[in-house]
This record gives sequence, C-alpha cells and structure tokens, in this order.
Amino acid sequence: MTFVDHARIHVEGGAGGNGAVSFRREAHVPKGGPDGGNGGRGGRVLMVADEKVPDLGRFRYDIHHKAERGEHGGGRNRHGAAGADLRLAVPLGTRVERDGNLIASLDEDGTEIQVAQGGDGGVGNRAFRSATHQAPRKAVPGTGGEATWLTLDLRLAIDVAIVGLPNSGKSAVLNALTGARAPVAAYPRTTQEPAFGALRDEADRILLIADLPGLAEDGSPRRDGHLEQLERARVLVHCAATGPGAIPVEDALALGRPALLEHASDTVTEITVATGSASAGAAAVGVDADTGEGVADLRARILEALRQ
Ligand SMILES: Nc1nc2c(ncn2[C@@H]2O[C@H](COP(=O)(O)OP(=O)(O)OP(=O)(O)O)[C@@H](O)[C@H]2O)c(=O)[nH]1
Ligand SMILES: [Mg+2]
Repeated sequence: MTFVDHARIHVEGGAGGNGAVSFRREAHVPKGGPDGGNGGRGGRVLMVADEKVPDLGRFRYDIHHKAERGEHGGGRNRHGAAGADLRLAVPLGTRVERDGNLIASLDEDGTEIQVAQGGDGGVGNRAFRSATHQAPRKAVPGTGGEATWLTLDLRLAIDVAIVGLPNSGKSAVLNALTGARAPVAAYPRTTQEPAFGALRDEADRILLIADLPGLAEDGSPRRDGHLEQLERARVLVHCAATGPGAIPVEDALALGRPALLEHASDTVTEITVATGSASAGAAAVGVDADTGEGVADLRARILEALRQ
C-alpha cells in the first residue's frame, strides 16, 4: 500500500441549536407563560489514535470534517438534543499541529483529544421570565462551532528496518514485501529519504517497514542516513547484493553491520537477505525481487520475529 504520512484538514464543531420563543396554549389559559426550550450544544470534533488505521490516506481527499449541530429548542420547554461528536480515527504516532504549534502527539491506542469545540446551545424564552417580565419574547440563538485548520504528520515508529550498502536491493525488497513503490535503480544512492511500506500481521495490526539509506559505499554511516530511526525497530533486514561483481555477503555484512548495530536496540532480531539470488547459503534468505522467489519466506520470518 502507498503510504500517506501528511495531511492538512479542516475541522469544525457543530453549531449550537437555537433557543425557542414559544408560549403555552391551553384551552383554559388564554395567555400561557413562555415555554421556549434551550437549544442543544453542537457536537465536538475529536481525534482518536487507532492502531488499526495504517496511515493518513483517508484524509487525502476528505478534507472537511464537521460535527453534528445541536437541535433547536421547542415549545413546551422542550430542550434540543446535543449534536453527536465526530470522532476521526488516526494512526498511532500522529502529531497534530495548529497554527504551527504542536497540540498533541497521539501515540497510544485509544488516546483521544478534542480538536474543535461544539457551539453553545441557545437559550429559550422560558429562561427570561421574571417577576417584571412575564411574557418575554427574547431567546438566544446557538453559537457556531469552533473551526480550524490542522496539520497532521505521522511520526513513524518503525517495526522493521531494511538496511545495507548502497545498491544492495533494499528498495526492491521493500517493494516486494509490501507493494510500496520506492524507486529501484542500478546505481547507488537512489533512495535519499527513508521509504515506507506496511504489512499486516495475523492480528490485523499494521507493521511499518522502512528502507533506510543509512550507509555509504564503504559501510560508514551517512550523515543524512536517518539511522536514529533504527532505535525502535524490532527487526533489521540486512540486504547484500549477489551476482557478478558483488562482494561476498559476509564481507558486505562485515562492512556495514557495526555502524548499524550502534544505533539499534540490544534486542533487535537480524535477518540477512541475499538479493538477486533465490539460492543463498544457510545464513541468509535468498530473495529475487524480480521473480518474487523467497519473498514469502522472508515475510514469514519477519512476522515470526515480531511475534516474540
Ligand atoms: N535480478 C535482481 N536484481 C535486483 C534484485 N534486487 C535488487 N536488484 C537490482 O539491484 C539494483 C539496486 O536495487 P535497489 O533496490 O535500488 O537497491 P538499494 O539498496 O535500494 O539502493 P540505493 O537506494 O541506491 O542505496 C537495481 O538495479 C535492482 O534492479 C533482485 O532481487 N534481483
Ligand atoms: Mg533504494
């Protein structure tokens, strides 16, 4: 799936319902008292972190989100019902910005924040009756809901990092595993920024995989290689190219691995992938991204490692 990690949306609370002007009409009371009820408050817009939501894709073309308005008040002191709140589900790790200020980071499943207040319900004429004012014709309308633009950014906590020397097939493996469309090319440093893809596990949770362009040709860390992303990864997939001109897989690992492990968690699981050959030694999974050979095996090993 293509990954959407940024969105700009407009949210608006529902307007409050108007207060009513009404007078009692009963057969035996020629001029009844005021009985206009209050308007209901407008619904709020809330944002909820939901681990089942993969990315911000639903907001790409769905920009405007407005909660329900409150019901108007009615005669016989009937108060309008409150408008329903609107809940927008967002992926874990969503940062919410308003006017350039960070207002929330929704990191845990179920966390909920209010992003737009509903309008206040109006006041019916019944409330304005007093000793000197027996038949007020005054009522107050509901107020509008709060409206604002929000910027959403997904700060990705990755589960799996695909690493390796330049031109080792990292992007090809990411694409084969997840259906992402990271550019693949026969020259080093095709990938300048991390590329992301997602897998679903058996429990339907989203697992994030990143192709990290972290290493230079000599295996040293690239200054702009985003290696800090490794910290939270639970699985490292080391890619090493095979075929004519490629150095042995063990040599490629020996070059790049030390720098990567410095940034990784102590408990990370490592999987070595020999790209471009479906037949690798016992120490590596052979994957040919062109034919798809070995991809299912690699996916199974990743899911297995994440289950622990
Ligand atoms: N035949 C074959 N070629 C592959 C395979 N994986 C990668 N390649 C080729 O190896 C080259 C590099 O692949 P990429 O996926 O761009 O490698 P990368 O590690 O992401 O490279 P950079 O982003 O430049 O660091 C491309 O020409 C790919 O077509 C594979 O499984 N089989
Ligand atoms: Mg690449």
